[in-house]
Amino acid sequence: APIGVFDSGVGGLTVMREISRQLPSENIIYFGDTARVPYGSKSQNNVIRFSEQIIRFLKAKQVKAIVIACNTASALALETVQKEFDIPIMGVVIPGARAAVEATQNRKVGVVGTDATVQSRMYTRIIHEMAPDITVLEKACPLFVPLVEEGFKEHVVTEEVIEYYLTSMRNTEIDAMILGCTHYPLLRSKIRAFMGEKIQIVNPAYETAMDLKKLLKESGLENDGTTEECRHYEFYVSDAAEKFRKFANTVMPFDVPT
Ligand code: DGN
Repeated sequence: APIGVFDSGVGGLTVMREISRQLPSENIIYFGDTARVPYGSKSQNNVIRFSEQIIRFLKAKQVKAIVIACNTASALALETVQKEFDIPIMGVVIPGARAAVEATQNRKVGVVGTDATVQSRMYTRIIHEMAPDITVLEKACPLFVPLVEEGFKEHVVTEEVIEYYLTSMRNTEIDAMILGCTHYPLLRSKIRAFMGEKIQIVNPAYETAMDLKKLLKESGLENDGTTEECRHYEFYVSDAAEKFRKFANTVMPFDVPT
């Protein structure tokens, strides 16, 4: 059976890319809620409702486990949907938080994400459950998402926005920084250039794929390639399939069909 991965739109492809790298035998069904993106400015009730609908859709496709690739939905909806559905569901916040806890020497961690993610303070909560002594600085960077989606990754405007958002964080003692939004890993080299070499940048997508691998192994759900076909990927979106396909082909290392 396939793994279900969903996101508010295209951003979750950075998570799917990581899963396809680390679990090359698995089949994946991806759902991008392009009709209702962004989740980052929506209320918690709506993010929960959207997540429930997508999980029902993925369950109807017989997935064996679900990854919420969206940081906003992971922060706002994971706990609720885990109680509601009888299928393993994981998000990106806990794996990302754990990696930062392991990375920081100074015990000071920065988190960047959407407005909703930052307002939820979920990263801070999870980090404090693991290590109460760590100071967490969270900063919303809402303009990063449209900049990435409009193809401004290499544009000087993006450098100015990075400077605008991250100057206050650069002037602190943080030595680990979580890219707490699906799009931000696509700005990684620019963020790295601005923040300097001494900061460890945590991409929750990478940690999430590792956790998923562990989860599948422990529950005996992994695809060993003997009974099922491998690397079969399906993509579903709620709107603008052509725009999705174009963007997807700039992110994924293989051709994305519509
Ligand atoms: N996928 C969202 C996230 O990771 O928070 C970003 C896009 C959005 O809905 N704003």
